[in-house]
Amino acid sequence: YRLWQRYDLLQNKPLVKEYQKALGQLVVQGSSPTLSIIEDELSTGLSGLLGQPFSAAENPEKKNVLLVGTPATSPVLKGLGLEDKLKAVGKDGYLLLSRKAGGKNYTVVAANTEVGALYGSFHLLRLLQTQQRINNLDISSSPKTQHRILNHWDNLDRTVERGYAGFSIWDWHKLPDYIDQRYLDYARANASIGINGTVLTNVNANSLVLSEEYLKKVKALADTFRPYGIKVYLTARFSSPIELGKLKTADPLNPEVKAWWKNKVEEIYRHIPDFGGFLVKANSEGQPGPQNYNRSHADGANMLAEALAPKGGLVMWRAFVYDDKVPDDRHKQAYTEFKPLDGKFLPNVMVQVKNGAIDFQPREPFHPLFGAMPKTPLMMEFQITQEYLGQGTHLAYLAPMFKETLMADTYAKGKGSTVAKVVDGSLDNHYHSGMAGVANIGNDRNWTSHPFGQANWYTFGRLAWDYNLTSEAIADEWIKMTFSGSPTLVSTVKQMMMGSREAVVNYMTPLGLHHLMGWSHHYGPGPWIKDKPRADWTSVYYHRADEKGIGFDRTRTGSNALSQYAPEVQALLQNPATCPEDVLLWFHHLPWDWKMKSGRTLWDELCYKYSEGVDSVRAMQKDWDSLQGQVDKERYQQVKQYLAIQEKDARWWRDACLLYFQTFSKRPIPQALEKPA
Ligand code: GCW
Repeated sequence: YRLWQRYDLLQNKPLVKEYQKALGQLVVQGSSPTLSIIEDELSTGLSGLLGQPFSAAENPEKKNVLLVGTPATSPVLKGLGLEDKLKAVGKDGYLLLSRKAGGKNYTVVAANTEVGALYGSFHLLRLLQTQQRINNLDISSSPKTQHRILNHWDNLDRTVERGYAGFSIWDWHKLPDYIDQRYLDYARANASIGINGTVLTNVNANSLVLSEEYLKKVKALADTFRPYGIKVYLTARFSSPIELGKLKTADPLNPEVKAWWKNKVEEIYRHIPDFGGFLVKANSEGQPGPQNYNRSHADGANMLAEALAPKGGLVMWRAFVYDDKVPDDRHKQAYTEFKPLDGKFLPNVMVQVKNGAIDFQPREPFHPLFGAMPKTPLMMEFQITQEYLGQGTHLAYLAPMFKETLMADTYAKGKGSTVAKVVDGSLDNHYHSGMAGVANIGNDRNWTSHPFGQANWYTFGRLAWDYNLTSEAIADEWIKMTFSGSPTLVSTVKQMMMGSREAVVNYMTPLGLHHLMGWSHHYGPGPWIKDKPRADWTSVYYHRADEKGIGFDRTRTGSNALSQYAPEVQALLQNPATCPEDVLLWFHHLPWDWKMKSGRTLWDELCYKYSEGVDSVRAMQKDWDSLQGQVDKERYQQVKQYLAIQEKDARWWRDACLLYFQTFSKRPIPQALEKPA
C-alpha cells in the first residue's frame, strides 16, 4: 500500500549520521494547505528514514537547516537571493541547493510556487531513500510537459474498464461526505512523481457524471487534490445535451447545444473553480460524436473549447478512432481523419494520440500522427494498465516501451524530430503540452495487483516529468524506494525488470506481429480468431498467415499505411532488408523461408522468439527465487506465484501460436527447442 513512499529507517548508519547533521532542523515558513502537506511529508519522511523526530519550525535556530518554501512565503528564503535561478525553473520547477548564509548551512528546497516546493520536497526524500549524498546540492528541475495526467477508465458503478486491480478507488456512494484516506494517499503518490491532473471517469463516458448530484462529489475530490497540485478533469459524453438536457440533438453547431454546454461549464466551475477540462472519445467504438451530425472532430472539439476557454479549461480530444468504414487498414484511420484538421482546432484543444496506431500492443511503431500535425498540440496517451501485456499478473516493466516511442524519430523537421519533442511542444512551439497515462490502479490493497505494476505508475510520472531519464535509472530509484538498497537485490530486480517487456513481446507477438490476443478480453492467445462482425476485430486480419508466409503488408504493394510517415521513415521501413526486425511483420508479409539477420528462416526465427519469451520468464523466476529472504514474505510470495502464472501463460502463448501458425508454414519446430506440449 505504501508504494515507493516507504520511509523505513535507513540501514547505512554513517550516511544517516551525515543526513541528520546536514538537515539539522526543518524550517517551513508561512502557512497554507500545501505548506502543511510539505511539513507533514518531510517530518514523517525524515523521522522515519533517519530515526529521530523532525518537526517543522517557523524560524531557523540551529546551525544546519533544511529550508523549504517559496520567496513569497518565506522571508529567509527570499533573503538567499535565488531570483534568477528560480526564474529559470518556471511554475512547477524547483531548486535543491546547499547554501551558506548568516553563519548557517542551509539545504534549500525552493520554488516559485508551493506545489513546486512540494515536488522539490519529494525529490529530497527520494535522494535520501536512494541514499545519495546531499552535501553539495545544486539541482534544478522542471517538467518537460505541462499537463501530466492520469486517465482513469473508471465507471460510476465502480467497475474499471481494462482495470485489473479491483474496483474503482472512487467511492461515489459515500462522496461527497466521506473522504477516504486512500484519496489523500493517491494524491501524495501522484504529487511525488509530478502528476498534476486526473481524469476521474472512463472515456466510454456516462453523462451522469455531469449532473449536479455528481458534480458535488467531483468537487469533494477536487478539493482534496487541490493542495497537491492535482487538477480534476472529466470525460464528456458527446450526447449529454440529449441525455441530461433533454434536447433533441447534440449537433455541435446547434445554438441550443452550444448554450447547454456553456451553462454546464459555468455550473462545473461554480463547484470547481480550477476544473481542468474535458477528455472526449467521440465517434469511436460506438461512442457518439460530431460525425453523427456530419460535423468534424474539430467542430465538436471547438464547441466544447469555446465553452471552456473563458475559464481556462482544456479539451483533450482523442484521436483513437476506427470503424469498419476503413476498407483496407485500421492503422490509417486516425491519420486520415485528423491530419486534414490540423490548424482547425482552437488553442485550448489538444489532440490526444495513443503511442501507436493500432492499440497499445506490446510493441507498436510510433503513431504516424506524431509529426504530422504541426499546428496542433498533440498529447501522448500511454496505457499504464497492461491490457495487452498480461494484465494484472504478468511482470512487464513499461519504461523501455514508453521510451521507445518517445525517442522514435518522426523526421518531421529533419533528423532529431523525436516524438518526445512533438509531445513536449518544443518542435512546433506549442504552449500546451502533455502526457496521459491510462491508470492501472484500483482498490486492491497494493493498488496495482502486481507489485511491479506500481513501477509502471511511477515510471509514467517520472517520464512525463523528464523523458530523458533512462529506464535503468527509473528502475533503480523505484527498486531502492520500494524494496531496499541492497546491491544484489537492486541489480537482480533491475535485470528482471529490464528484460520483462521484451519477454512479453517475444511470447505474445514477436517480430512485429500484433493483436493476436483472445477476443475482447485480450488476455491469452487467439491468433485463430475470425468470423467477427468486423474484419479488424479478428486476429487473422492482423497476421495474415497463409501457406506462403505471414505479416501485414503496409508498403505500397499493400495498404500503404507507410505513406503516412515522413520519407526518411518510409525509406527505412519499406525495404524488408532494412526494416528493423522487431517491427518486420508489422509492415511486411514475408515468405516462411525469408532469411533473417540471424541466418535462420523466418519460421525458425519465430519459433526461437517464442521460446526466448518463455525462457526469459524462467530466468525471471530464477532471479526472484534467489531473493528469498531479501524481500518481505508477502511480496516475495505474491511475485513468485504471479511469475508461475506468467510462465504458464508464456508457454500457452508459445504453444498456441506456434501450433496455429504451423498449420500454414507446414514446417517443424527446430530440433533444439522445447516442443509444444
Ligand atoms: O484498447 C481499447 C480497449 C477499450 C478502450 C479503447 C479506447 C476505453 O480495448 O476498452 O475503451 O481502447 O482506448 O477507447
